[in-house]
Amino acid sequence: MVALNQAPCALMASLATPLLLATNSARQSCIVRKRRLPLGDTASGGKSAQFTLASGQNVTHMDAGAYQSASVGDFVWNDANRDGLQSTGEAGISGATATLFTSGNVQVGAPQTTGVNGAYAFSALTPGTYYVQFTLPAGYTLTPKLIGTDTCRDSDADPADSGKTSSFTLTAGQSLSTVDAGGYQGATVGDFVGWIATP
Ligand SMILES: [Ca+2]
Ligand SMILES: [Ca+2]
Repeated sequence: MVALNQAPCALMASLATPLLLATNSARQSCIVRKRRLPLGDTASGGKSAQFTLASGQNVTHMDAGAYQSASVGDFVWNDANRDGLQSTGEAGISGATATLFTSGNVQVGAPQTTGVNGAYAFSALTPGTYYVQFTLPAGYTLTPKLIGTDTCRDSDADPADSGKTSSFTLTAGQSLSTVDAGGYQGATVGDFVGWIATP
């Protein structure tokens, strides 16, 4: 608790009760000692630290800052014709994983596993710089990255860098939906070679 002075009342200020401060201040009279208070804490649900309000005190510095979160996602698909682009009729890959990292290589949340539609998404992100690492199910190989100029259709996963994308920066409120990974299944070629001659 942070005591401003010998006060007649104490209250917990929160984002939900801004009018409570004004009400208590208006109906009391006393001295004011200026002091900066610790403000809202996201870990405590937006509540400030508890403080004591003196009679007549007018507190005008109880502020709350906020930012819009960001999101990233899109598609892991079967690049059946191996052209590195999302072509008509190419379906999603289920069972692929997308893992989000900060630019400092710190994993963010749990990996996302794609369903039959191949979609994945990370939401409620703090604006900043990230990259995604894709892992395809057994039997799939990553298709070449960054083919052409259409970021909605190309693959961003680098086959030469363990399926990682390049870093990208998410701004407040941004929803980035062009971070994709294409994969294809290798064909099997082979047959019986050799025989045993019988006399
Ligand atoms: Ca394709
Ligand atoms: Ca893309």
